Amino acid sequence: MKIIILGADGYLGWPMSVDLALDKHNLMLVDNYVKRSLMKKLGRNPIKNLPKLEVRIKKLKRFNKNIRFSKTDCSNLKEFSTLFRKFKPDAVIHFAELPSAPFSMMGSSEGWFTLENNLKSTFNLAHCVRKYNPSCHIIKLGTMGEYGTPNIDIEEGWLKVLHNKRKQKFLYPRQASSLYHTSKIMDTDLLWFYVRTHGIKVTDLMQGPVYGINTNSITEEYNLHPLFTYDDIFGTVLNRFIVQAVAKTPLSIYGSGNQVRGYINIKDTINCIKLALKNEPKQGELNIYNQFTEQFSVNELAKNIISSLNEIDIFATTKKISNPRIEKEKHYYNAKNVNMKKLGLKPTKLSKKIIIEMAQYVIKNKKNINRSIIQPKILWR
Ligand code: USQ
Repeated sequence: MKIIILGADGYLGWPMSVDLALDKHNLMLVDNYVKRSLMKKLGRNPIKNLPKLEVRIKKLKRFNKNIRFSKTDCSNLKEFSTLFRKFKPDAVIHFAELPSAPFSMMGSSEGWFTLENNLKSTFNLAHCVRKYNPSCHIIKLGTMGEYGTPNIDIEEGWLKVLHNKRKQKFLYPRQASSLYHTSKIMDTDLLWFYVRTHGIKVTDLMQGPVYGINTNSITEEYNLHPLFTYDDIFGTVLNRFIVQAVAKTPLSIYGSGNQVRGYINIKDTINCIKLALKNEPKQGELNIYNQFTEQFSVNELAKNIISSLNEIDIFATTKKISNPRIEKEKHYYNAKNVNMKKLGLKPTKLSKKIIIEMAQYVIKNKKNINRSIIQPKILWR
């Protein structure tokens, strides 16, 4: 297939590109390096600095010659439509969004930048698909955080409502707890509008926090690791906890630590997207999947990491700190995740082996850990 990967430099975009390259697809990798430049500006270095895509692609070309890179800003309609019309993709995988809840809550300009960047890129994509090739399949990364933590079971995307004896299926109610997560709600609304009004076909993947490093057999061998962050702004909780354990800093539990989320291994993220590629919706349909494999509270995660790392003589501790975010700390959480399994996903469970492998990668790059960017500094209030 001819596939465009938007946001190919990111934590998920790069391993996705590697995997699809190995599957011999014809690929156009796109990024404008906005996340890199923000990280640099904010002094948040990843665990290992990675060369830019222009350089990394050279390694991939030994497996697949049909890979190109374009430094395009997807939030710029003119730039994006030129690329889209020229490449004529069968599918576009859309990771090109600012992914950080804390960044979006830093101040008004960061909040607006997140909303503007994310909505414009989604709008430009939907607009180009409608105008130039309605049969192109959009695969969009959404987030479980769109649903928030409601006091009822979380369905996969839709809720059937019976009201005054009449029935209708609606998008499941959404109530996010950051401007970043709110931008994803708006994305879903935009895409749903384009699907029902213009008949395009979209898959929206509601993903939980991702963890992990290796996605396939060549990641390690050819040094093709993703951009791994552990800082207070761009790092996600499980990856952060592994780095904190290796750095001998207590694991930073926000508030009571009873917040539950649905987590997913990066390997499964890639597999889910490949399943979505193979199982495209019909024209005029929006498929929504809840993309996580296991639910844990922050406390459970910390406990699991501590006991697993004891095996390699890392003796981590925890520290409960006043929650920098405004989020429910004690809540009901029961989210469904059956649809990906129906397509054939075999979930990777968080195991001792995986936690130790992650720690070993972090240990190799231990000299790069900057302890001053670990503690949260951005407050929601
Ligand atoms: N948390 C801690 N300690 C930390 C960091 C986080 O206790 O050091 C807690 C948070 O308070 C929260 C939970 O862990 O309750 C998850 O936080 P996170 O930073 O791992 O995840 P979040 O900010 O929600 O966002 C991340 C990604 C985002 C993705 C989302 C999926 O950055 O791009 O959309 O995970 S979800 O959380 O399901 O919305």
